[in-house]
Amino acid sequence: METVNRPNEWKIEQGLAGAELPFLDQTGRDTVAIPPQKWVGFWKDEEAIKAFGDPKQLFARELEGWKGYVEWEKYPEKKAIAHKILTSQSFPPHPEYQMSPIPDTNPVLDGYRWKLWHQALGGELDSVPDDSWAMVLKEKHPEMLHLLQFPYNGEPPKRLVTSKPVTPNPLHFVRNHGGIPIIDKDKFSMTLDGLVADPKVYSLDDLMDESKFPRMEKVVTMQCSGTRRIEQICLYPGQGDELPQAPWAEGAIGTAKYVGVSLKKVIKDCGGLINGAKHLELYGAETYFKADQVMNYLVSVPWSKVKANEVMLVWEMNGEPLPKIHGYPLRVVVLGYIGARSVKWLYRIKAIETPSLAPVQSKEYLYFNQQVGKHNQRPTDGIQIQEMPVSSAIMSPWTKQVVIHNGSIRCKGWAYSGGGRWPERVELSADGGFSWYSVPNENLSKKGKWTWRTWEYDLPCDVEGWIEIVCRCWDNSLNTQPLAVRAAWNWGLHVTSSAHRISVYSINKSRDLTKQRFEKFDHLGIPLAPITQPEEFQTQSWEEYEKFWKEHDPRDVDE
Ligand SMILES: Nc1nc2c(c(=O)[nH]1)N[C@H]1C(S)=C(S)[C@@H](COP(=O)(O)O)O[C@H]1N2
Ligand SMILES: [Mo]
Repeated sequence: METVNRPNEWKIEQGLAGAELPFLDQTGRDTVAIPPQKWVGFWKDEEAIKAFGDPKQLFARELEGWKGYVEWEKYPEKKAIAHKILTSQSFPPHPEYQMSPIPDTNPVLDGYRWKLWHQALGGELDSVPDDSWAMVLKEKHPEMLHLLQFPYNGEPPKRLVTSKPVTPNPLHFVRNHGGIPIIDKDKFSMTLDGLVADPKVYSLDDLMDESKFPRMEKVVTMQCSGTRRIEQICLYPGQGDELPQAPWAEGAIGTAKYVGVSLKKVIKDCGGLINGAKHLELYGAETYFKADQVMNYLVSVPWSKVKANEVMLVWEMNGEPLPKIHGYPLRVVVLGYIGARSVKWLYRIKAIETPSLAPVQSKEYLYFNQQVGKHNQRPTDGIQIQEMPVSSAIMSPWTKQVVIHNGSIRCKGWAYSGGGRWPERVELSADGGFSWYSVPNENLSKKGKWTWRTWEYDLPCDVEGWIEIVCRCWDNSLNTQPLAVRAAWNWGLHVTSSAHRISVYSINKSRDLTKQRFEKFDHLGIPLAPITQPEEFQTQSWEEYEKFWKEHDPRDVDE
């Protein structure tokens, strides 16, 4: 008899191909299965699109020397035309990778939707995806793990994330929402306007003029709120604008020495805030697409943060001009806030009364509670994420790895806390979080108010077999991390701050039996890996076996 099921039916039943599971509608008397939707196909209203005019003129470069910059915020009519063009055609859906296998390619994801959106508008945006990728190849380390080709998102491999306490520029993670504007420094200017007494336009030389603005130099750790998201995905998938772009592991964090000026001083130079201004809206020059709308990258920071001299305008990263991919010629660095507020390719700052209504500020980077999801969430249900809580990660060994050791397992990683707090203690457990060893202070990199600490530790481990290594950090306010991913799981999959857990197979060679078995494997020329291969020899001779039972009570008792 031939089976009539789908070939992967067993996998589907086991939830190993979750995206193919039908929904079960149990609202009526009978349960109804709703199959997953298939994409209906591509359509395009060529006539309607053509009627809008020539894209080269409609979506032209805003300023000479600013390749890839189209201004949207000043021109609502232009935004409206772009919206109509985008709704005059259909685009293929996001690839499903949360409930089906993640592609084994590098770049992991291609970003075809974003590429098609740029092509659909054309004009200045046409070459943006290609320019972006060319810049990645030029500026980033050849070993970067590219999560998304366009908009470019990439993190260094675990081995290189914490190889130095200050991250070399080519290895610093990158998180982009759009293309990389290529801006000529001599043509560059930044406008400060809105609710300030005396709006001004600054060149880079103006900002670098030390007689006007004192230099500010800070070593700062930047962390994306999506860092370690893959752990939340592996537990339960979620959704959010960030998500189709970046299934981040532990590498979306990096540390650099930044040079620039305090935004507070520049606002003072504009005569200060007026008329109840309380927030600063920051404008990034690239084009961001969201729900068939186009916009520049806008977020805001509160004046209280600026007033504390914790918002920098930066042109230098680790002794070099800011790399193009990191915001050249000028970016914001907000100390102790999530990366999203540190706007790259900054061209305008506007003083406003309320936090920005732009989607990145008002509708994204929200921390929902667990009961809020696709069908019931509202932006006001989420906490806007600013400071990251205390967190940590094990960068070596890796989960599912087999470690051969002499009684202790060498572990490496990072620890960080947002908001100007810093790691005071890092603890490791080899038994799933029951008992904890604290990493000696000398094994942690130097403390800094705004920086992570990298660490290394030989974690005592006597047992063999699968163990769970857990890492947690205590910051200087004695905050620590929730112990399970579930405790902090949220629909937007942000802020994975739970203790980092990895499964490791421990082989303790300081034990005699293990040492002898090793010698036997070696003698017989049997490869060690993978651990799942059954050994091809008797682990005990019959003589030994019989001798044991002669000397011990039998398995079963008579009475
Ligand atoms: N203009 C602009 N600024 C931006 C972004 C962006 O997409 N566009 N991404 C933000 C996010 S979400 C993060 S985490 C940081 C990452 O900075 P990096 O790419 O220099 O590491 O930049 C922030 N600034
Ligand atoms: Mo981010």
